Amino acid sequence: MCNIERYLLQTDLEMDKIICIGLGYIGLPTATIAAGKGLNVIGVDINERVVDTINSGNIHIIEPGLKESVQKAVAAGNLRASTKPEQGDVYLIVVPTPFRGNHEPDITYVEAATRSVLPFLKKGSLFVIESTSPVGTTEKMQQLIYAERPELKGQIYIAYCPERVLPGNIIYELEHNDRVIGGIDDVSTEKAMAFYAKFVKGTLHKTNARTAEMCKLTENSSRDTQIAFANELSIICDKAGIDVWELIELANKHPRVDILQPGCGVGGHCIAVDPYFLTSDFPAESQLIAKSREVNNYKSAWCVEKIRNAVLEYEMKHTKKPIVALMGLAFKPNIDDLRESPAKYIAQNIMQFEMDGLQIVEPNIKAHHIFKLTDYKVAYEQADIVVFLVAHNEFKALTQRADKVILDFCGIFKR
Ligand code: SAJ
Repeated sequence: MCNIERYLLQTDLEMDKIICIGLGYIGLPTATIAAGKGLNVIGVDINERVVDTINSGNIHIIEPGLKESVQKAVAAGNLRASTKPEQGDVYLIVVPTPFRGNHEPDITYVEAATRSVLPFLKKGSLFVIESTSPVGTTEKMQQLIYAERPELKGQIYIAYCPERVLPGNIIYELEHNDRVIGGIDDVSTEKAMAFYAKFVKGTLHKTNARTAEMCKLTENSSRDTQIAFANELSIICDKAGIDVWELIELANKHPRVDILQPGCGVGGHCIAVDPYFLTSDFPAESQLIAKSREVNNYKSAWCVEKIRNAVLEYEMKHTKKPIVALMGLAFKPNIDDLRESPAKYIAQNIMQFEMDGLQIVEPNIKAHHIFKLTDYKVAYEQADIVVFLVAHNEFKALTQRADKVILDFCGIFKR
C-alpha cells in the first residue's frame, strides 16, 4: 500500500477504544487520563489482584490524585481492568523493562505484551510502546508482529512514545508535559500524534522511533551524568576541606553554570537504570555515561566508609560504642519509594557490622519487613552519630546540634 492510501486509512479510522497493557506507575495513570477524556479504555494486567482492585475503584500504588481519577473513570464506565487483552483501536505497551544481573536490558515483558495483543491487531490498528526501551526495540517488535501476522505488513501503525513524568506529580505531568513521538514511518508518527492529541495538552514533537527511544535514555543519562559531577565534587571537597554546598551555590552564580546537588548516590527505577541501556549496547562509545554510573554507585560505598570511620573514631575517643542514627531510606526526598535506593543500600551495609546502637529512620514509612524503624525525633535525640542520607522535609526542620557527630550527605544543614 502506498503512503497516500495509508494516510487516508489513518484519517478514516476511529481511535476510541484503547487497550493499555500494564497497569503500573505509568500504565494506570495513562489509562485513567485517557478514560477521563471520554475514551473507552481497557487496562490489562497479569496480576488478578491489581485488576480486582482497579475494578472496585481503588488503586494499588501511591500517587497523589490517582485514586480519585480511577474512581471517576471506573464509575463512568470508561475504564475497565482485565487480565486478558481484547480487540481495540489502539494498543499501548506500558510494561517494565528491568535489567539482568550484568546490566543488560531485559525486554521480555515488552515482547510478551506484544505477543499478547498479536491476535487482536487488525488493519488500521495503532500499536505504541511507551516502556523505556533499548534503541531498536520498536523495530524488533515490528519484525515480531510481521513475522507472526505477515498480512498486517504496511496495514498497521507502529510508534514509540516515552513518558517523562516525575513520581508524585504524574497526573499533572502526563497531561501537561511535552511528548516525543516517533513512528516506524511518517504515517505511523502522524497517527500516534493524532492519538496523543486526544489527551495530552503539552506540545507533541515528531521524530522517528529510534530517536524517540534514544531521547528517553538521553534524558535520564544526562541527569545521571550531571549528578555524578556533583557527587565527584563532594568527594574532592571532603578531602580539600571545602563545604561543597557553599561551593556549588557560588559556582551556580555564573550565568551559564548549573550544577546539581550531591547526595548519597543515585536511586529510583529510572535514572539509576536507564543509562545501562546505553552502556550495554554501546560499550565502547558510552565512556562518560558508564563512568557516571560508576561514580554515583561509588558515592554510596564512600558514604559507608565514612560512617564506619566515624564510628571507629568515636569508639577510640569515648571508649564506648556510639548510637548511630541513619536518617532516611527512600531513594529521594519526601517519598516512600525504596526502589534502587542508595540510602537503603547504605543501611543494609551498615547493618552487616552488627552495631548494637543502630537506629534506622524513614518518616514516610510506618513499618518495614527488614528495617526496624525508629521515630526521627527520638533517633535524633538519642544518637551520638547522626547520618543524613535523604533530605526529607522533616529533617530540615531539626535544629543543628553541636553535641553530636553529624554526617550530612544530602545538605540538610547547608547554609
Ligand atoms: N538526585 C541527586 N541530586 C540531584 C537530583 C537528584 O542526587 O540534584 C538523586 C535523587 O536523590 C534520586 C535520583 O537522583 O536518588 C533520581 O531522582 P530524580 O528526582 O532526579 O528523578 P526520578 O528518578 O524520580 O525521575 C526521573 C525524571 N527524569 C529526569 O529528571 C531527567 C523523570 O522526569 C522521568 O520521567 C523519570 O526519571 C523516569 O520515569 O524515567
